[in-house]
Amino acid sequence: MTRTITHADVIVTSPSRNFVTLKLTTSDGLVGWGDATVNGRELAVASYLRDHLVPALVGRDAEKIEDTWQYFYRGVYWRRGPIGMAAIGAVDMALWDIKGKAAGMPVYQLLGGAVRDKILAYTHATGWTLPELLDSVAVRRAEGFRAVRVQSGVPGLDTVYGVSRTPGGYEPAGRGAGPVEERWDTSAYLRHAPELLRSVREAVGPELTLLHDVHHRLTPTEAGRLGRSLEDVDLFWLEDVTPAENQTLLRAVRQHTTVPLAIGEVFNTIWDAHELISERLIDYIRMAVVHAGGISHLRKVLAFAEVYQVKGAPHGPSDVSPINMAASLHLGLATTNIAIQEHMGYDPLVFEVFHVGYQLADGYLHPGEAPGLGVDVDEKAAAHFPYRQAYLPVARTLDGTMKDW
Ligand code: CS2
Ligand code: MG
Repeated sequence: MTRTITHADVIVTSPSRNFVTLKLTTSDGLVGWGDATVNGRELAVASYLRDHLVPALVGRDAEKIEDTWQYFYRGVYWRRGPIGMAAIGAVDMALWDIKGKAAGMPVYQLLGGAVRDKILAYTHATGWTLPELLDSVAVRRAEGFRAVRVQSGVPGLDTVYGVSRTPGGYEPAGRGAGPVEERWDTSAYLRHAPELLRSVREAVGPELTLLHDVHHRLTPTEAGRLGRSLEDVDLFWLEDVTPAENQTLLRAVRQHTTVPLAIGEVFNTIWDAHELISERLIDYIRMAVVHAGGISHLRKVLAFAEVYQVKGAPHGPSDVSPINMAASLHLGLATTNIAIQEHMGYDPLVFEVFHVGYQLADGYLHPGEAPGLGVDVDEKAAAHFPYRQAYLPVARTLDGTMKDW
């Protein structure tokens, strides 16, 4: 019997923030879910799916995951890019979900089975000042987390990436008609960050795993200097030190520091990272399942990285949906060179729409044993939260020049 795709529906919902979801239904009544969310550009992916992929999906053989991936990647001519790859990523996730449900197995079993019992998670701590940041770290530790990303305010700046001015989690996307403008001062950051991170390490002791995200703000020279000044802090990694479109620039950073480097949350194919990996200019590759064209492509990126002892550490912010998180956990459980999974967490409203089977306990994640990806979407609940316009901020330096956010 051929299992064909009979319906492909795109759902845009906003339970506290926007998510784009693809629903595929097969001729024998199976349903597969995929995440297609690109923060701040949600409707572009929704249109790419609805207007361009859905017409070609209906009637296709639902069993042919790899062929469908190749069909949409090679068949588009204008290939790569975040919007197209997220759309392919959603199709790919939904087809793996269907294959798992048809087999009665969780997707990690189809990927070769578990190579570990559970996946180490890291979460975020945020504080405008050192005492606030340490309080936030203490809360995260009390929740069971063993690895925490620490971000703090910078004296002289009113807004800083990763830092919340209100209690609770940090959410960069602002709802409204246009992006918020933030100010950035690299000198102020470089004066403050080393001392701040050293103080955190002294306060928390040697065992807690600490990470820090620079969010694409530095030149290679500045990044080398920062890395060198942080070597005694024992960071698990320093993330996104440069914008990294120019992969070869990371060579300069490597010449100056042995601090572990992580990069890649905005990459979408192996072609964004092949030199970084094959020259071992990074230690961790951060692509998310959705933005890297799905499980099928990220699996290949990770296999390539394994050859060079580069590890995977998938992006897991609040702006990719729980469907992506589940896919990431299935891949993570079955892939030897996955080191850690980001788990920023979600607003409780998100779980009114997305019912998840994955578990977080004692600082570790597990995808669960339900067939497929193990996430269900409540379409009625989703309809209660219509799309709302939202943007990520933009950044300018103190003289008003546009800067990478
Ligand atoms: C961040 C993200 O999780 C991270 O490491 O860099 O929060 C990033 O800012 C957002 O995903 C942007 O949409
Ligand atoms: Mg990041």
